[in-house]
This record gives sequence, structure tokens and C-alpha cells, in this order.
Amino acid sequence: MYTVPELPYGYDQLGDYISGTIMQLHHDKHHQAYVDKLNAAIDTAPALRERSLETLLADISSLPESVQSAIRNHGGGHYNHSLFWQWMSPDGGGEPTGELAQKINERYGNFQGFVDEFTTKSLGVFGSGWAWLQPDMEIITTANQDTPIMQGLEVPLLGLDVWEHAYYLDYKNKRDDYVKAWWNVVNWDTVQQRFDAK
Ligand code: MN3
Repeated sequence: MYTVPELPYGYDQLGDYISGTIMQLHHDKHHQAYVDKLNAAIDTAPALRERSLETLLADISSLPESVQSAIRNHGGGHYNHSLFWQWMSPDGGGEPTGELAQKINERYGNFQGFVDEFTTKSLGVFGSGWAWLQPDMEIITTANQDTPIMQGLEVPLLGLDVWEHAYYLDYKNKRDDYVKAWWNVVNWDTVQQRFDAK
């Protein structure tokens, strides 16, 4: 059975950048719903319990057709959100350091160049989706709850949820204000750990 991981900080701890109301709704309701629907799908194909979620997502076309869209949407949702909570912190913000910073600077000129490009791509997602920084320093986007490993790509270093449910209560339709605020809570320690693990 899949379960929603506990938030590594309190709902209210991201301050004015992302409100406790959003965090509670996003974590307890939206993420929980992905988990519930993922579990319901797995119940209909119990053999899939033997496999990790990552291997299921990396190989969706090989799964029974009856569960493919549920694994893609709800499995992807569970996978993405489990990462997303770790990519934020009350002590977040600032800039990466060391080799990670060097790679970002090589690709984007400087940190602000990276922020600008990631922001532009995030704002360019039509409808619901995600923006990602990949280990090769490419910034990509996916629709809905699709995740880079579904496309044969590596596990991302960093990702941003740009579904309206992630910001509408705080920012209404202003996704740009949400993305701007989000940089203040990005947990670069997590990004660094994922970079070092590569
Ligand atoms: Mn979400």
C-alpha cells in the first residue's frame, strides 16, 4: 500500500510564500487522492505490488492496459508530490554552491540566468504540469502528472508543480507571482544531495 509521506515541516512553515491552507489542502487532499487512486488501481493488478513505483512509471506501456492511465496519472502524482515536499523548506532559498552551481553557471551563464529560464518554462506550461531541472542541466516540462522517468529520462534534481491547486488560493491566476515566491523556499540541500548521488 502506498501512503502519503509526512511533510518534513509544518503546514504553516513556508511563511507567506505558500500558505498553510494551500499546503494542507495540497498534501492532505490532493496528494492523498493520488495515493488512494493509485492503491485502488494496484488492487486490480496485485502482481504490480512486487515492483517499485519507479519501475512502473518507467515502463507504463508494459503494464496491463486497464491500469496504465491510473498508474500514469495517480502513480505519477504520488511520485512527483513525494519529491516536491522535499524540494521546499522553511530554510530554503538562496543559491546552490560547489559543482552544482558551476554546472548551472556553465549552462545558464549565472544563477539568475537559470532562474529566468526555469521561470519562463514554468510559465509556459499550458494547463497543468511540472517544470524540472534534469541532471544534465536541461530544463524540461511535462503535462499533467507525467514525470521525466516516463520519458526515459533521469530522475530530476528539482521540480516545480504549476497546477493551479498549488497556488490558486494564494495567488489566484498569477502563476508568475507563485513561481517568483517559490524560489524563496527551494531546498537546495535536497537538490545538492540528488546531484551528488548521480
Ligand atoms: Mn500538486
